[in-house]
Amino acid sequence: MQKAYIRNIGPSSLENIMKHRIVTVSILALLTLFTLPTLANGVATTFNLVNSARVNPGVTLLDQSFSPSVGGLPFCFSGALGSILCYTPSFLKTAYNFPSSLDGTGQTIVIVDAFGSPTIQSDLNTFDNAFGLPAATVSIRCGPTWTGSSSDTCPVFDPSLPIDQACGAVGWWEETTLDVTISHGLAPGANIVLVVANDCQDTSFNAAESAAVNQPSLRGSIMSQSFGQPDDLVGCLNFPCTMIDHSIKQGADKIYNTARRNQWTVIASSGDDGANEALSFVGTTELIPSWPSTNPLNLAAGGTQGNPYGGDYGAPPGRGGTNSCAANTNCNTGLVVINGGPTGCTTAPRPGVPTSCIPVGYGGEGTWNEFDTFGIRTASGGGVSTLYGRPTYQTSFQPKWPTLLGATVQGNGRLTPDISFNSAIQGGFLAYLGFLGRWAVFGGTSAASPALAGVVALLNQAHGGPVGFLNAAIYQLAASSNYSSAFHDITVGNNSDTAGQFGVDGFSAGAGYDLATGWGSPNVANFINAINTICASGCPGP
Ligand SMILES: [Ca+2]
Repeated sequence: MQKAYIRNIGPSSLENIMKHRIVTVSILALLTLFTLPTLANGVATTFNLVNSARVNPGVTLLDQSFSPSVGGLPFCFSGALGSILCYTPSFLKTAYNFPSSLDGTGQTIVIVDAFGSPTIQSDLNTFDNAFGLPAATVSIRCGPTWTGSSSDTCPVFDPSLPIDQACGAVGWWEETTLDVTISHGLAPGANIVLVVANDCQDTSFNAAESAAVNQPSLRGSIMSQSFGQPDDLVGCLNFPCTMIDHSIKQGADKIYNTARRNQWTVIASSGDDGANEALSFVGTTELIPSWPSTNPLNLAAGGTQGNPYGGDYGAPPGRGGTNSCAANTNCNTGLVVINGGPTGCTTAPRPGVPTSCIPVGYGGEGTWNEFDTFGIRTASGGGVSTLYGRPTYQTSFQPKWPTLLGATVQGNGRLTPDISFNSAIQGGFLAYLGFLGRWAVFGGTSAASPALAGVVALLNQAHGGPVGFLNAAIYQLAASSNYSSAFHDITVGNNSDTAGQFGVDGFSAGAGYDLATGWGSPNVANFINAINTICASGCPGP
């Protein structure tokens, strides 16, 4: 709901802030279990941070000497965490069965983020060079028109500005790199348009997204939104919420309707606070999902992690800080099964040991919940909306949902997430942060949304044009006999933001649809074939 207190880390160097991000955020968030944070009044007099969106990609920085071209991927070394599993696009593509015949050519992915990143184009270039991917030019669009007009002006990259501090601008820089890089990595033929909101306020997002969805040249695009806020606090002008600005929700709803009419597929992260999106925002523990993923026109992207967690390697720091996979041996890293090839691979100080490890298949997945390893804000968002009613494509579901701690949530609201993708930090996505001069491993449903945007780009390419609104087709597919081939049904884990501790509740994964992972993660080739059949003469509407 407001982010000033989360980002109030002090005048450390950027690097120190990044290095200690996960630990610091966890401690601050834990405090909110017992003490409500004080709203930053001095800031709120200028900026409306109650109506603001937030990102918090789980980031762990790798040592400065790390180079992905000379070491034993998927084993990365972080000074803070020791050995950590890290995936490049080829590992994710193998695990999720991406068809090699598709790369998203002809499609456009629109990434929406506040602030953008000072090094996004060079970050992407570094990434592409490292992994042999085709180069791409990020089309950066800023206000006031977001058309690429010479009169448009992008935000200045200055973390000392009050709005940057209030919004945690550096977190948005990181988020921007993650979003652009992973969507391009999984759909390297697609065009990437980065739509930059001036800051994290909801009014700023509405302005940027409204401009985007109304542009004829962007018709049929795929939008990724890796941000959110508590569904029960949208439009609130204070906390506790006694004054509501209804124009926030109305403006956003209008945008998503326009997008649907213009054949967009709109995706939003389901949140990183499990079933408790309000917990780290305002310290309350009601079971509340994340908006705008709760808008029924948005595809809500939940999170998974490898199952067993970390595979043969467990939680970081690996075995004594080192992981390895022997030559010509299959090793389970959780999500991805790898083979050591002729020389094997091992974690080593970089520049290090040459690797021959290659991805060979799918391991397994459970609900993304890394509370025990990384603290709060590391569990798949999901639950029952109090803001939107149950959409037609979800009307077959029951009104009552049992919780992890034995309670029942009853309501006729929109359910999230819809589908999921890997969001683990242990087994995260490897990308380059030029403004820090370091490689980093990213997790969070922040990764799931742009990754699924890449999947939809491949789907649209196979379809011969944009499928547009996709949710109803997904639910029709899931109800068919193709469900088990098109999806990995997640049946393990829960999305309590504290893994069930401290009385914080959540939802467990189970057979079929659940409020932790939706229908599960896609087997991409099978998913695309099945959706294409359903949408042969147009996808079913909302
Ligand atoms: Ca399931």
